[in-house]
Amino acid sequence: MHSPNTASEEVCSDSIIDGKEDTLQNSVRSETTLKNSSSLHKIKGDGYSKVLVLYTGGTIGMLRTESGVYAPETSIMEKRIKLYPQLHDTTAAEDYAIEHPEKNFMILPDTGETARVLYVIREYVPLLDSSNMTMDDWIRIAMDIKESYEQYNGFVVLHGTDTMAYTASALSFMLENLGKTVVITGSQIPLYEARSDGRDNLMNALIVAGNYVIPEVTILFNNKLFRGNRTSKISTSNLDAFNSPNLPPLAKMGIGIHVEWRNVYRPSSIEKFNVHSLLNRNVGLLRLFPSITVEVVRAFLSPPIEGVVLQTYGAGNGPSQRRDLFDEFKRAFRRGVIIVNCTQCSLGQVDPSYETGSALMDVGVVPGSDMTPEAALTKLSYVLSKKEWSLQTKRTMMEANLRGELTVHKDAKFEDLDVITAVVKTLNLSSAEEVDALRDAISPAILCSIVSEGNLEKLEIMRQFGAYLSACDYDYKTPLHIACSDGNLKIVEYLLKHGASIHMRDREHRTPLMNAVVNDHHEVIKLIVKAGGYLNLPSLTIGEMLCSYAKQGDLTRLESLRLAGADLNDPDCTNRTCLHYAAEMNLEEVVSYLLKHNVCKSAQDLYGRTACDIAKVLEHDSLVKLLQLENAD
Ligand code: ASN
Repeated sequence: MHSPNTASEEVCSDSIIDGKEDTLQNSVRSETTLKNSSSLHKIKGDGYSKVLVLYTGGTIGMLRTESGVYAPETSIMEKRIKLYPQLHDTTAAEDYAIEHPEKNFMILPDTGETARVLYVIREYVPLLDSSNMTMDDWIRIAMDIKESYEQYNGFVVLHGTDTMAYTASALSFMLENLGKTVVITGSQIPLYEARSDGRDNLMNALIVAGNYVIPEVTILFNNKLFRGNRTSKISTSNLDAFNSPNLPPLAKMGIGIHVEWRNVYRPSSIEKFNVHSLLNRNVGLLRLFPSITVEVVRAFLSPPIEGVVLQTYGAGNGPSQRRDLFDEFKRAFRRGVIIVNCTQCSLGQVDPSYETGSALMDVGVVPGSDMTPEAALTKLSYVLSKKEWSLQTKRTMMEANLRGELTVHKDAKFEDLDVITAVVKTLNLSSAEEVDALRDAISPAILCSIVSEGNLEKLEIMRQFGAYLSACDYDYKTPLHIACSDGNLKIVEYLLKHGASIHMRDREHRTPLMNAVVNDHHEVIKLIVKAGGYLNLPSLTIGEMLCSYAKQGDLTRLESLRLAGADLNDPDCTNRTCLHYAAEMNLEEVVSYLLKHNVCKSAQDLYGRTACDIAKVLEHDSLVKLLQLENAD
């Protein structure tokens, strides 16, 4: 399958005139298996991607103090990184700085990916060992991502390993409808030491954040990319310090980068990216052990506690013969405390098939499936802080899959689809790898044809069989691109609700939103914008487009651009706005439309002329009247 390759649009500047797109700079596209020729990576021209690195602390940036212990060292990270050619290409940075003197980026060397990664490190004050981090630090990281969301293609958070899984889990819930890649990483050995794992971790994190649209909060460690809320720290000393026992890594870094796209979680509601910055701190983790006293449990469940992750034995079993404990659970339930049942085992899930497990459900304990303790705790904190949800909704949410943090049920296998089975038989395929390869090869084509047919029922069947709805065809077009070109509102809505990415770019660097714009599907444009889509082209490019369509009297296209977020006041390179051109061409309808949308009448072109001045010179009398009539800018 062609990977749902990266393509973040924000820093990409495309000019699209008369339906043609032309990448000016900064476009990003990559594919898991694509080996890129170095010509694609010339610093001058296409192919930049911008990543914001939030450096919060951790071993990665520590030095040994005089007393021989590790502590974070301020203000040296950037200087030191510049000394490692693996992390910073000095020549490329100098070249870039000549063309963009206003910005001071670090640049990764050419790593064989399509985009050259430009990055900025924002160092936190104070830098923290992650054992000292609190929920306030999670909120700070989330708010920083929010503030810079549109300026960067992806985000890297440098963090200590000790509480990294908590931060990753918390952020996964707080960053609602995330459409971009967030990678958290750190190291076991400081970056400045000879054997550090930090340099590889940082480089891989930058490559992933800058080249792949994996709209999740992830942890990158030791050449593996994990879903953050499925991950726990498992070793104090191994470089392989993290694991995600109930979900295979989302990507592995070997000779190439292999992304398991079908496992990538995608937001399933049509909402824009948003940060939920409230957290409830009255939560806790209670680990059962044989002979735990009722006093301990009672004290733990007492106010102000509002949510507890109960770490039980095996498949979610508790001591059902301990009436004293169960009475405490019941009392807490009646007081409105949410107790979530999670297993002490790292592998497997809570399953009420034992009497000892179902007894807990009987006293109101919510089954937590296969959530890690870190995910369950931070989810409780997030869910409990949702003022708009009733207590019952909060309980339901704890059981539901919000960000891929738990397994709800296994979908039927895509291989079970008749057509696949038939092809498998005909081709005499035997191994699982062969069947996978076949499915990957044909599913994008099947999906795209179903979408262009507009067949919602078939699409739903494909989804139920586990088809990956953001798979691209050989032009890197996703089903969403096709539905947007066709203007099929129902299919667009369906795809968005099932996690299709609005940030993907096709071979011509066009996003689904642009497809809707150049085909004038206004309702689709509105929906994509509602889901967080935006043009994000330089205002000059937008100005050129607007002026060109105004000159042609193409009101429909002007409206498409306006709905997509274009500012009708953006001028072209002669400083004329579309109002100047509409006045010049004597297009009364266009002028009225622009005035209705409050386009500035006093804007002057390079020669100091307003639209009204032009209309006067050309004796377009009725336009002069129109422009003077409402002359109240
Ligand atoms: N104590 C360190 C921290 O969590 C451990 C590390 O980063 N490897 O900040």
